[in-house]
Amino acid sequence: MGKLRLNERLRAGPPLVGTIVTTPATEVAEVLGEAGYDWLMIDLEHGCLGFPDVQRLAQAAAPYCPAGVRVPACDPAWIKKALDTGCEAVIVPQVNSAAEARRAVEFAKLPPMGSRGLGISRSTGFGSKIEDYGTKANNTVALIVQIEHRTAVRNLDAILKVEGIDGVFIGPYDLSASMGLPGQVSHPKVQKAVAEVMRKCKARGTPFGIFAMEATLAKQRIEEGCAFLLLGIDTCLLRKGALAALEWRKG
Ligand code: 3PY
Ligand code: MG
Repeated sequence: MGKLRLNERLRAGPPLVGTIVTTPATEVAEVLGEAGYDWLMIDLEHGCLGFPDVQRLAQAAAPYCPAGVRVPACDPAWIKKALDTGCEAVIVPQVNSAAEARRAVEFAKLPPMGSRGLGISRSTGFGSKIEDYGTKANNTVALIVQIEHRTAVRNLDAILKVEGIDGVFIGPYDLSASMGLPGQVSHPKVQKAVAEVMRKCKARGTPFGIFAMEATLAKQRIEEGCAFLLLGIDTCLLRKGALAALEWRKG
């Protein structure tokens, strides 16, 4: 059996621990990959990255781990260009209804499942692997939808029934904001909604993951059944390291 791609690994396990890259320096992807993260999510939604950054960061990560890309919105132009960089997953934020989930499938999957274009780009080895990629991408490239709004929690049963959704990523921060509790991710109401999403994904057999800022919470989420995690963000990891390095000067 050849090397499994990110989408296959979501189902095969073990849980994938990744982090978020928001900084346009290839060294960041290399350092995080070398440090042992299982995957990196390159973020086009928040921060200042552009398409050339995504491709270069994915190239820098490649010797160590696969990369996924989060697009700013469920839009065919964003999804098509993001996947052309060769990333193995696309993460679509704010998928709040079955109709929106069907749109994500339409844009992220090649025909006959969807209408994503097949082009000469890094994803197809600049044309050298176009037949192979074109045949396999609908299975090997993961479409992960974000459940991060109270409306999405309400519509979750219908969203999970949409064929072509490979995984669900819970966004606790946006979820907390949508509940009128911005940033209060530990609030019991937010935790209750998170638990409901996890329970329904588990019952349906849909791989699910969540963002966690701290390792203890990440460990707990894996015990609760997460197939993948995003633990920390590059800038926060840097700040944490800097604060730890300067700790001795205090007091
Ligand atoms: C959120 O918490 O809203 C996220 O999208 C985490 O990346
Ligand atoms: Mg979010």
